[in-house]
Amino acid sequence: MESLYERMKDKLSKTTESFVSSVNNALTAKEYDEDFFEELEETLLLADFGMDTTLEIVETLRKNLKEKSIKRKEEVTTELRQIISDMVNLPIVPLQTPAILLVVGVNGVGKTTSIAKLASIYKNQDLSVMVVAGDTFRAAANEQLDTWSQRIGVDIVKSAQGADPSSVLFDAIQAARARKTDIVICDTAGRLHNKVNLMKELEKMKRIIDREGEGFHKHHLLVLDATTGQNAVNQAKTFNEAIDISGIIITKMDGTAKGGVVVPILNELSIPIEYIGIGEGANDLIEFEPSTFISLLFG
Ligand SMILES: Nc1nc2c(ncn2[C@@H]2O[C@H](COP(=O)(O)OP(=O)(O)OP(=O)(O)O)[C@@H](O)[C@H]2O)c(=O)[nH]1
Ligand SMILES: [Mg+2]
Repeated sequence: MESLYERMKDKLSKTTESFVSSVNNALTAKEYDEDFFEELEETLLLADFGMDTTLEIVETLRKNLKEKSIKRKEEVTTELRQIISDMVNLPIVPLQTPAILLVVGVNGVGKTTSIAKLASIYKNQDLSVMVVAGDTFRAAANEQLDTWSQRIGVDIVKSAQGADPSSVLFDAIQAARARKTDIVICDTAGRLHNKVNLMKELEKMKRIIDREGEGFHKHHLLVLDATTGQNAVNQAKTFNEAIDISGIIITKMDGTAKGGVVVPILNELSIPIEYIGIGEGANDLIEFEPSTFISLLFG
């Protein structure tokens, strides 16, 4: 069977191949002068590192090359690799049970699909899982989660469309306590009548978990779509202000060249990326490993 590394290499190839070749191009400069730094800056921007993170990388590299009198390509590459590596190297705290995961994100990013994938991962670890249909806004949302829960074989708590998601969540927490469920994963709406409403609703759901979820480890997972590039960074900032995000899932890393966006997300938010989505199937969610990502970027 294909190793996990090979699978990642294959799925992330659009991101990594363009990065590897363009960074290599920049690094084959005759001299590491202003022209080189300019080309590197362009390369990093094109790789979706974002303006702030790009400038930070270029400035740090400029300083390090000068201080250490570095002139050889191999050494410059090592420095660059180390700077980016330091940015993405956030430790992940292992999940302890029982836990409640509140999964949030704007519409269409892949929340419901990621919940199904997470449920499948935990079920395979012999943990009992309950999914909660907390997206009561969209008519088909219940059904979508229901179909997944049957396919994977996990519990579901749901309610009628238009119901208060916080009351569904309340019921789910009581049920999880009674059934001694290990992991409760709550879906949420990605769109309400407007953004302020959505944030208010998520804040309310967080309060219910804080109030009713005594004894449960509490996590707020944000789902971001890699294909949206810098928008994902902005979404992360907005959601983090509202409900204190503890971990991030980046979806749709397959088939996009914008996977470099994980670097500004980690660097500018300091929130760990726990998983990445690499397809639409139940097995297409894998743990994000900073060191593997760096190896793929630098070939
Ligand atoms: N290629 C690919 N597609 C994905 C991935 N994750 C989710 N999708 C697809 O993205 C689409 C939206 O996924 P959903 O899980 O319904 O997204 P959502 O955030 O729950 O959307 P709303 O409930 O409308 O807010 C679906 O077609 C998924 O199959 C991924 O990692 N890779
Ligand atoms: Mg959904």
